[in-house]
Amino acid sequence: MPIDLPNPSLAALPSAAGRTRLSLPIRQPRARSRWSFRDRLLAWASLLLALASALVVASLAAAQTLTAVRERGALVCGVSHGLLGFSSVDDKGNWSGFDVDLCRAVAAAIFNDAGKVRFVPLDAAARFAALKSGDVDVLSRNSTWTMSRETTFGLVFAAVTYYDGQGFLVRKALNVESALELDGKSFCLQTGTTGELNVADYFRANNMTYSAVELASLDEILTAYDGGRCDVFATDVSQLHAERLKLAKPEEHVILPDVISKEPLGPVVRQGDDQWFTIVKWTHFAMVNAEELGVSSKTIERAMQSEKPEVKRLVGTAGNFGEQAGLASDWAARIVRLVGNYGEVFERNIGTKSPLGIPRGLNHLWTMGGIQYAPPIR
Ligand SMILES: N[C@@H](CCC(=O)N[C@@H](CS)C(=O)NCC(=O)O)C(=O)O
Repeated sequence: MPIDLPNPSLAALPSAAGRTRLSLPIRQPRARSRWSFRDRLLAWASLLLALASALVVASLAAAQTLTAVRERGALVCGVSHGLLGFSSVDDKGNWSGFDVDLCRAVAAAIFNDAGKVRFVPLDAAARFAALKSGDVDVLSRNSTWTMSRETTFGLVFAAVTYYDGQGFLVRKALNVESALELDGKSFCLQTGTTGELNVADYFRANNMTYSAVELASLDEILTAYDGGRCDVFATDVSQLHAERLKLAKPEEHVILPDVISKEPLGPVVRQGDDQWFTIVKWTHFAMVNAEELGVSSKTIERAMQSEKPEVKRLVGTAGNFGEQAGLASDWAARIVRLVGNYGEVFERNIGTKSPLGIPRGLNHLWTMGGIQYAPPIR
């Protein structure tokens, strides 16, 4: 006997034989509407008007960051408290560094003035909430792009400005050459960073044990490590290069060759403002494209006269790419003129000739064996 399956769109009626039978709803003759044609026209018009205004409100809300930044006359940028090469402040209050330059580049694109940025130093554990609550317009603070940081906080990473990985700094006197020799050692870790999970994963995977000294600020970590409270300082390799220089005797410490995680670092914005997301993302891409095309702060004036189609689109002498993003046509030329292309920014702050001396490695352009690759401006 066939079994009748319930179907919510059909009415189930008991049949005369006592079996459940499915029947299509029968169309009843419609009662004459008491609404006149004019009433109905008016109702439709009001509905359409309400929908249109909802759309306008939604798009205004979505474009609010650029407007707020323009009205304020400055970008508010979340950075670290002071990480040599990435975000440092001098005694006159001037900020510099690789992460700082991303924000200066966004300001250059918007204001034609890389100085229109207010920097807000943020702890690792507080940074994402500060961005979410609107305390900063963009977070450029050696932050690793992970899925949960986007989904938990309603944020979105705009780009990868630096491909990094987690490493280990140890005293040479510890006499170890590989991370696999760190069984039973104590680790200094900063709370609220990816380092905590990386170390836990690595030790579990390799059946090793460790003890953690978890501290809230980098200064506390440095003092603890330098003072011998822990055997290992574990964080992104770029930060180990920076922090080693601050130790009492940097030459007595070594970064182990092991890199145990992927740490794609980049700027973060709030979800829901696509225009702002586009601006921050394309600021990075403009710098990478400029390097690829040989356009630098030294060659920018010549590039403004170039007849090469790709250069013209970058510097804004062809097309209206800047305007479409809510910026001026020469937005990218401003970035390169006032801040530099990606390679210039890298070398000046953290490259082999800087005190940090970090080789380009993965952060070379894709044309040079690295993975820095920007979609084209067209
Ligand atoms: N990339 C990692 C680590 C970021 C991080 O905060 N690292 C510490 C070093 S252990 C730091 O830069 N601290 C600077 C500060 O607290 O100002 C993450 O996003 O969690």
